[in-house]
Amino acid sequence: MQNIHTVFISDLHLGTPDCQAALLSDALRKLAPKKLYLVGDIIDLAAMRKKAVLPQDQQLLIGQFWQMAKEGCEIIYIPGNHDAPMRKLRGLKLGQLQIRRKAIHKTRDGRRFLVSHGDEFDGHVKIHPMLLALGDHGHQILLWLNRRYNKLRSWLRMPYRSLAAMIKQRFGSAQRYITRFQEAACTEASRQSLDGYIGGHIHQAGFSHMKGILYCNDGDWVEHCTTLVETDSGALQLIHWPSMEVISEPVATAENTLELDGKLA
Ligand SMILES: [Mn+2]
Repeated sequence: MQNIHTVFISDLHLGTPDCQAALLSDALRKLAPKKLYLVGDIIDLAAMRKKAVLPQDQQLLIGQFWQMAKEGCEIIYIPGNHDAPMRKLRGLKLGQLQIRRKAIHKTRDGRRFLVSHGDEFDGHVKIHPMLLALGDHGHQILLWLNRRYNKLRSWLRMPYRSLAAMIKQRFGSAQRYITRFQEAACTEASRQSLDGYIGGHIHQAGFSHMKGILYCNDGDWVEHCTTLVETDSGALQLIHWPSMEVISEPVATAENTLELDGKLA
């Protein structure tokens, strides 16, 4: 692995049983970045209002962040919608840690990226991000739910209705949802005359080009366990940590360049 300068992670959801803290600890130890962006939904304060857990691997991860900061790693924390109350602390600096609402990141090769969590684009999209996170094995659960749902319907003398199909129909719009999110993010980066956008929120890591703007999503640490990294030469890569699969940033071509209106160029 090349030397890593910057690491971008988001959607950790600390404080819930879903956070894959042990895997992330391993990633941060091995990547050893000089700069770390925490791109929102780091602590799930929203979920913690109902039920809060902080298992040992999550406690160790929080300790690791402090240790990294103490050893000179610059940490920029940009709260998301699940840790929105932390936004009130924007401007706060504690040693190497600072809390920001958003940031402009300059890569080692001189490109400038808008960094934000991404929930500010919710008005442009309509599907709930958690639907995207359900994934393949959600199917079995869906079928189980479908059985219960229809048992209730028949008891109420209502006709059979496939809950699974209803939800899958919404999954069909998943790609449209991602595209609309990308459009909104790239439009904002373009408006600010930047080279690209870096965010999280939709639990879907990926790169794309849109009208000369590079869109990067660092994914999540709830089930996908992906991180966006910048190497010492300024190149951006996505790493899927469980498989160590690395995707390099794409070069803009006619095939991969989406127009801002959502059509392929
Ligand atoms: Mn979010």
